[in-house]
Amino acid sequence: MTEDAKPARLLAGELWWKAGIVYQVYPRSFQDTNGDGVGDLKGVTARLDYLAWLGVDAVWLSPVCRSPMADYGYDVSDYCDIDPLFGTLADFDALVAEAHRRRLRVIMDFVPNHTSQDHPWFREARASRDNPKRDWYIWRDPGPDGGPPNNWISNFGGPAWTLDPASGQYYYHAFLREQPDLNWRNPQVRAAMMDVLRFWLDRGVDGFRVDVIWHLMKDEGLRDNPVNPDYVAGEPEINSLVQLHSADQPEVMQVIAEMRAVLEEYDARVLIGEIYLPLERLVAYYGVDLSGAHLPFNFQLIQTPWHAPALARLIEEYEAALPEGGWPNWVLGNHDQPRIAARVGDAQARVAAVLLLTLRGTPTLYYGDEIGLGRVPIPPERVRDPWEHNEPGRGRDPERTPMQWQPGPQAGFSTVEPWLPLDPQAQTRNVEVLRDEPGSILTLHRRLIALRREHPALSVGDYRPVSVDGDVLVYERRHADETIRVALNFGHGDCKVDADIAVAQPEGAREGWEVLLSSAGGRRGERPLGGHFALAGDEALVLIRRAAAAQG
Ligand code: TEU
Ligand code: CA
Repeated sequence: MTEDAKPARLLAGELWWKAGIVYQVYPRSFQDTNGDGVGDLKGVTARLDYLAWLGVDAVWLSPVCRSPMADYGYDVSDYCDIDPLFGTLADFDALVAEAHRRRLRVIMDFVPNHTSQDHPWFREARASRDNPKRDWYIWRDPGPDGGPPNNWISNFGGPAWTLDPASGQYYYHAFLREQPDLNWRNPQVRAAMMDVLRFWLDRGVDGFRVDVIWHLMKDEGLRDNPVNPDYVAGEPEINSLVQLHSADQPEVMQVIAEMRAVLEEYDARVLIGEIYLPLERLVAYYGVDLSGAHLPFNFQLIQTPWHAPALARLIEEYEAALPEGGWPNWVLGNHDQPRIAARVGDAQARVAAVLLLTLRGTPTLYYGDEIGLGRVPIPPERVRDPWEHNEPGRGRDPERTPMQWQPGPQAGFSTVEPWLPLDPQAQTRNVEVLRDEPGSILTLHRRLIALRREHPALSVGDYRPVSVDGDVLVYERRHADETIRVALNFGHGDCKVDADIAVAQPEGAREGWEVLLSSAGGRRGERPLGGHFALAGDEALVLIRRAAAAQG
């Protein structure tokens, strides 16, 4: 199919992030081009043809700015430069140009809640109590007992305050001590960060995924967080307190609206917010009159038990909670979460792909999920994620391993041992092998993406629940005169779906459903008519309503 024939072009303009599919690249793990075992920007550029072939619309790059890499780029020491490990600003410009040539958008990761402790701002702030940059961060005198100023806990475990012996004050860090939180109540911080956004917008980026956007504002009085009565030992330590005062403060909406206003100075850019909050709080991040994030990331699929009734309820609640005009979105995985195949198994990972790519709302696809990467074993001596050192078992390395491109040394990712190990099955689980297998999970993803492009009902159509029967979920997507139904079997056993799946039709009519896609492959073109409809275990079907064909 030529570029021009792609129907998604009809939905261009500011709708690109609604009709489109976002693909997350973790640049350290996509493609290494200089033989240091770490992926780089030239590597992403070299693989853009793959992304175009796959059919996605935008690529979101996890952080590539200058960083000492205490948290692998989520600790920025220069917001306006590329880390040498990844390349140069010129490499970045080339990536954007090459992406745009292929009609792929580029979304940057923006990490505004905290900087690296090596950022010049923090170095200045730390220099003395009366340094002009002191107030750019959150400093407090010790509590009455000489300990931290309040009881807040780091998201990676341990206290969220670190004493600076030179000045005798503590600074706050929601994550590592190497990641001091900025003080977003300071107007200079805000202005400096808005300029960072403009710096990248001027270079042509199409939007931002804003890291921990719900954390930016903290309670002005820094009051203690209440103890969480539901805390179960073994959960991450951060869950032992309710994050009542350390995040999700009403003042954050004003900050987000400011960011959004900067994006509005440009054409058709997207603001995505990373937000781990319950649904009713999440939707507040669309902002008053949709002045907030275009897409507050919806991680609910990751957090919901993998059964039809629970998922049906979730979709319904999410659809109901959306503000008028708010555009939905769905995420199945990212660099912080166990991979979907690790969580639900290889068979259900295929059903998950159908779900993600047929729900109403922008899907974000995590690199490697399209080749079915699961939990890659990380031997103790190869652990990289600092969280694993703080709280063993919490580490995120298993979902950050290199992309697997072809059989042979390092699966085509690098010429040397990669920074994290490859999946033991890399010789067979790779793009080159799977792209030619009609039944592969990669082929399934590509077909689903193509279907979503071809059928506006799937990309921008309405959503209507149809039925939940045992572990089978059926819903409908509709746009103009196009109606598509999706039936997903979250169970492992064969089953029959009620005739509800067939259209109620007058005697003799030729109307019915046609199978567009089965996650198991093979059933395309089948036309179940009335009666019961068979669905194999772990199978999902996409069906389209066909009007009566001409008699004859
Ligand atoms: O993650 C924020 C965040 O809250 C996660 O660490 C979350 O606590 C965890 O995955 C459990 O769900 C963002 C980035 O995505 C992550 O990689 C960074 O480490 C973190 O912020 C700090 O910047
Ligand atoms: Ca490299």
